[in-house]
Amino acid sequence: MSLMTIQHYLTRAQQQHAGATGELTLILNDIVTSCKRVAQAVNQGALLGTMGDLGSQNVQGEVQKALDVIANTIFLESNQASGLLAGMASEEMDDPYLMPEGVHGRYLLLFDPLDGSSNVNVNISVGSIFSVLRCPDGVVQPQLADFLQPGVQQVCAGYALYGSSTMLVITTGSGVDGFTLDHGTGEFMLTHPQMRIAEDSREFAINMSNQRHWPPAIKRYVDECVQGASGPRGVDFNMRWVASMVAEVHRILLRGGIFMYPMDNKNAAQGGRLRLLYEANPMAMLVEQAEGLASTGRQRLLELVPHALHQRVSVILGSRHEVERVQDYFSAE
Ligand code: AFP
Repeated sequence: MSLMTIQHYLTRAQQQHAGATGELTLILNDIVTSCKRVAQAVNQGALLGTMGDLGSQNVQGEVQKALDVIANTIFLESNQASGLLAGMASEEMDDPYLMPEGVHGRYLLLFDPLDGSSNVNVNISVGSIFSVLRCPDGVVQPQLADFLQPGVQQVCAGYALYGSSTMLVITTGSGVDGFTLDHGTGEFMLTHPQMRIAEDSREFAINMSNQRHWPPAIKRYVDECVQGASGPRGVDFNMRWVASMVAEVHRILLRGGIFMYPMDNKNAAQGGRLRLLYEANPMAMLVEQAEGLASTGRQRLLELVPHALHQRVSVILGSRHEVERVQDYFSAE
């Protein structure tokens, strides 16, 4: 089976964009390197003695795992190499990271270096999520406001999934393509070209322990799924909850489904659970590029104008017809 390497894929993608300078290709190659290095750290597991908590908290007020900080450092180090970034922002850092003196790139990189890290101690899949924005024209030293762009402004989005195999899934606006890491050669190989989300699904993903906190629309949708064939949907549904968004989105890209983390009575003070700029927006770009939908329940996620770097948001994404149904239930509230 002759497969294309991600380097070959990125070069061909660049050739198909008239006027492309090759800068984004170099940036993406550094992101690929970051994910390979994080994969190595994660796959070593307990052998590295990095399974524990650091005792510190990140800006989210969440306990940091040693691997959270290791993954963040890897992303910072590996993504300076191209000299083509103007700045970076991470779930693990309070403020944006500005590039060393003299480095004046045209792009901004935002990332969650290790999403699902509460799973890492129990060997459940975790991932890295990344989003690339253009630095506003004429801005040399980007300020916080320069990162606060709606998701429709993303030029690239993707994730690495450190699971039974290590995969990288990416979009630059022309569909979604998936790559599997060949540990023998160290190359990501194109194994899942042009991934598509099925319009319909019989599988939903939500943390059921929050049921008493949900808005009525979510309660109605999940209740109808749980009623199964004898209920209004007329068919049985399956449920999954990995507590690792990357794993959930990957499953939905491969076999359809709907993922819901709504703003509810428990997380309303924070505006939701998941972060907009480096979790929801990159996943929303991937889902829409794979012909799914990504919504807050009341509006298209990618059109939200951010007001804060670590802003949280309600997330409903996946199979088109299921997300549309949830949106209809929110409209009927
Ligand atoms: P962690 O990175 O703190 O493990 O959070 C993972 C996550 O942001 C997302 O990947 C999951 O879908 C969601 O949180 C799980 O949240 P619950 O732990 O409340 O189910």
